[in-house]
Amino acid sequence: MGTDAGHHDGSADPAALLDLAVRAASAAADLVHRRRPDRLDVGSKSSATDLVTQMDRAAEDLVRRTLLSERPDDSVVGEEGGTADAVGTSGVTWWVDPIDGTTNYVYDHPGYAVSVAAEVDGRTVAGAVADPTHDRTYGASAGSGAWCAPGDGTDASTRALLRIPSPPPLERALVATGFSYDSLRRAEQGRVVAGLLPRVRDLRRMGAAALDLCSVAAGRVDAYYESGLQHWDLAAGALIAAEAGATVTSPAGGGTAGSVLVAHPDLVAELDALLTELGAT
Ligand code: LIP
Repeated sequence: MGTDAGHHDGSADPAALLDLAVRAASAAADLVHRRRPDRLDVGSKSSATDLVTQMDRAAEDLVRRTLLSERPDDSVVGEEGGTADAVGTSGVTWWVDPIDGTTNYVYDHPGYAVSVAAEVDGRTVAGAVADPTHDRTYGASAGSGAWCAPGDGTDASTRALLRIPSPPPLERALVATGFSYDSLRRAEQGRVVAGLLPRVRDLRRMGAAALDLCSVAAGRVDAYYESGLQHWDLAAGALIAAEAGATVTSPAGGGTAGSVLVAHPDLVAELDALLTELGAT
């Protein structure tokens, strides 16, 4: 299916892209969860705590093959891709985090996901997050809502629509966050958390941005904020949260790349002001 360079593939229908994202994400989630090897080859990347395993690479290869077998003219950007990233001509770019929450995966701790998002003209139009340890899949396409389904999410009849609930007052909000792999950034983030903890109900640090975002969408936390993330961490989960009715912005009002603040529209400004007061960037 060829297109002229820079012209968009007419088949970039968000519903079709979502269907493909769900199949790719759930196949990779099944691989890493059910075929977890007895021995993981664990390496590190940006710091000694930024881990990567052979299963991250295997999962990304599977997602890449699944996507490009059906849409060979698309671009694919993956966390582990490096030079393998495919540069396409269709105008559709896929953003892939093959295991979001790799530290949890290495420790066999529940809370890791495969995140696959499709972007057209810089706008995420479809996204899927497969959560194998909880045996559920989240999905959304732009303008058509967000859902959560048991298992691999391929049976549309099992997809439950997600709408975030009305929020509690900030002092009774359950807030998720996460931390950098850089120790100096972690020290700063720890100072913000120390100021935030007495001002809200409680905090949750689940270790996977994609699942934090889906937790907002599903009403399992009232808000989520973090900085220093990559686009592949955020793309699918941010669409799912937005389609569930959350406001998706950046802390401190900035448009800082990789920084995110997600909450109900009636809670986000107050939390943003508190994070700004505490020095979050
Ligand atoms: C993780 C993020 C998480 C963050 C972790 C890590 P990874 O991504 O999803 O929100 O707090 O430090 O960056 O590295 O597991 O793909």
